[in-house]
Amino acid sequence: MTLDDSTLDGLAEHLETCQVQARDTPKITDDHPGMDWEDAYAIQDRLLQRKRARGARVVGFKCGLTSHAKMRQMGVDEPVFGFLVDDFALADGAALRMAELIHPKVEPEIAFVLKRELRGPGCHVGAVLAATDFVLPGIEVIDSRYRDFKFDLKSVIADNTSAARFVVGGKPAPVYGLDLRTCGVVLEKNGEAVALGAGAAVLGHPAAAVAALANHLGRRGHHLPAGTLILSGGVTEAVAVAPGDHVALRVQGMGQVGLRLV
Ligand code: OOG
Ligand code: MG
Repeated sequence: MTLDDSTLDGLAEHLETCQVQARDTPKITDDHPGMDWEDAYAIQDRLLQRKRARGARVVGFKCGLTSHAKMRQMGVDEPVFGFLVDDFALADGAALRMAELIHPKVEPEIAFVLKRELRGPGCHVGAVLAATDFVLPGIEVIDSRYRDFKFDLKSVIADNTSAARFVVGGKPAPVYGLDLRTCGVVLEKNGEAVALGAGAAVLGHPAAAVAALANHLGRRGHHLPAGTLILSGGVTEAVAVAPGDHVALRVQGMGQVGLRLV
């Protein structure tokens, strides 16, 4: 930890204000180059405390930068983790008002819902599959608070890994009988396939991202309770959207889910 409490509080407040006012900012490491990983997650924790104080509830977690496509797109080389609160959730087919956001992009993801808690360290793909109630398609809407989506890992962690909105739906499926590595993922914009891939793009198996999340939380004395929703990370690069667009995600064996941008 290199930053003091008042600096951490100030940075969390700054990032939350950017989010609420849909304003961008240069990445925070420009002014705090010595910031370490603990500082970054401490700012994320303070962001969550601020949201909780306003009545938000945690509904799940997200893994980010878990595919090579995303790592390449953002110029980083390690997964990151963030939280999801109820305010971020949209209904299947809902309209997302772009004016509430800075420069949103959409990502095709495989979401997990747990029937049993998961605790790291030592969590692995088998433990995740055993604890999973069902998997379902999820579109994550990311909206980095950083100008032009330019950031480094510490800045993006502090900014809750660009989390903004998400929608899950489709046809939730048990993991038995599915091969999450080979299952096809197709993201359509206005009826045209704009990004496609397979589950294995996410750390070789999307459940590996959930295990990494459980291990990350375990190191910090936390765990994933039963009922938690987890977005395992974008399978492909994130896709820019504009008002008037309609986005649909189809995941093999799990149906489809969509959003309208207005
Ligand atoms: C960071 C968040 C990445 C994913 O699924 O890879 C993410 C970003 O690219 O802004 O959510
Ligand atoms: Mg994502």
